[in-house]
Amino acid sequence: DHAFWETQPVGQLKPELDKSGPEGPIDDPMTVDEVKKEGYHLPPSFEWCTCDVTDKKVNDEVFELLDNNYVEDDDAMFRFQYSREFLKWVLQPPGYVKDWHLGVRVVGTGKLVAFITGVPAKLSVKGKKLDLAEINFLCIHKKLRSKRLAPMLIREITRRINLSGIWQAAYTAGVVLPKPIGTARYWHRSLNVKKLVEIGFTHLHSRMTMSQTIKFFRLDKKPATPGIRPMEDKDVPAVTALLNNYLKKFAVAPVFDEEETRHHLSMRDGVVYSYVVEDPDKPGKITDFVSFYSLPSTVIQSSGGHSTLRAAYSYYNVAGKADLTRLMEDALILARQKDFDVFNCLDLMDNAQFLKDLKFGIGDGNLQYYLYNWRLHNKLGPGDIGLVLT
Ligand code: MYA
Ligand code: JJ1
Repeated sequence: DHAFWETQPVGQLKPELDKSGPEGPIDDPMTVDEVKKEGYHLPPSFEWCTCDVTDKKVNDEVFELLDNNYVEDDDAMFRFQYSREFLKWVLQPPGYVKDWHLGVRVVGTGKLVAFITGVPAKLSVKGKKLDLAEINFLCIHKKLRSKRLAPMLIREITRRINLSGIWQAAYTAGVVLPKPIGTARYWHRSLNVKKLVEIGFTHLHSRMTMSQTIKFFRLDKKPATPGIRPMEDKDVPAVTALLNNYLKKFAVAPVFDEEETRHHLSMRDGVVYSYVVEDPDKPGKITDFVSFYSLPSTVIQSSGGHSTLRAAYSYYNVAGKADLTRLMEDALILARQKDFDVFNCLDLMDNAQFLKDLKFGIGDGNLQYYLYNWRLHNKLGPGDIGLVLT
């Protein structure tokens, strides 16, 4: 039963509730004039706030709420620890709207107890270009769970986004809600297998010792692709063209202009890492691109001196001249050089091509993809998804 989601313009899990119609918007069109101008009511002890993540104090409050209360794996062993710098990065893309960084505070004390964010993006969905919001960081303090606060956050952020004339959204979650447009699986490639075993992230294969396992996951010291180097600002036009040309083959994918490429895909130490391949025979010619972002997790039952898992997550990759498997092997090497413990990857885009060859193992987590107020008739396969949300 989904008392809230059954009231929303999304696909329904129960076939008898799922309204049929053409692919496209589910709700009748609306105008900004028809959108409620005041905020929804919260229980009297709570109030809405807009969170300015450039304000050091607010950034700390958001960091702390998420650090203690955000997403965990199924066995509550690891919890995402988005860094302060990461939050500033992902919440301020070109055209971001401050009002879409929504918090809930306790009246009197001012304590931040809930959060949800939207950022503007352009998505191509089966050839139609949609200006929509990407929703992320829905989080409610552990002490306030199961009180139906999440539907209030979702309704209020929807209202704030509608006030900008935006009627669609994209989001992902680990849980199944009405109704996934596609499902991806997480795969994991050990970089520091000794630590991963010590913290319970992975286990030794039976009949394999630790030293055999370390040898099995060993990587070359340096990337092998001739001309691979960190992305620079001068690469933005070439990377934008390479990326948009590659992403057009997927049913759902972002469309980046140069400003957005600069924002999402420039090197930022400790946050996002991007590399291009510059053709050694044709200086200035960019043929390939790889990127990953840093998202550590807190080790919840920290024992044996490891309090954080340093994880790199595959972001956008385009193989041109190089073969995708060789390019991703270089990404593993570069992540190892940056001292990441594990390289995580979803089985979407063309990733299924290299996961097994590069010794990734399947994880226990799924990632469900959703669209708000946009009907699709058929569920997408992971290979049709070209969108990675941070
Ligand atoms: S996904 C990450 C979500 N965050 C976490 O998992 C962190 C840890 N968990 C928590 O903080 C809480 O458990 C949350 C739920 C906040 C998740 N997405 O208040 P409740 C439904 C959407 O009593 P709580 C991400 O950030 C649930 O099915 N709905 O529950 C993307 C039930 O509805 P129904 C969810 O556990 C977020 C209702 O909430 C989720 O205290 C995209 C219960 O509310 C979930 N992950 O709080 C949001 N989990 O009865 C949607 C549970 O119908 C955006 N629920 O089953 C939609 C587009 C909006 C913009 C539109 C613009 C046009
Ligand atoms: O990280 C994840 N799983 C790990 C740790 C599992 C710990 C026990 N539950 C995992 N490790 C095993 C890997 C190993 C590979 C080689 C072979 C042997 C096994 O599987 C999982 C993903 O797999 N992560 C999560 O569950 C975190 C939540 C994911 C959903 C995120 C939703 C966020 C949406 C916000 O927009």
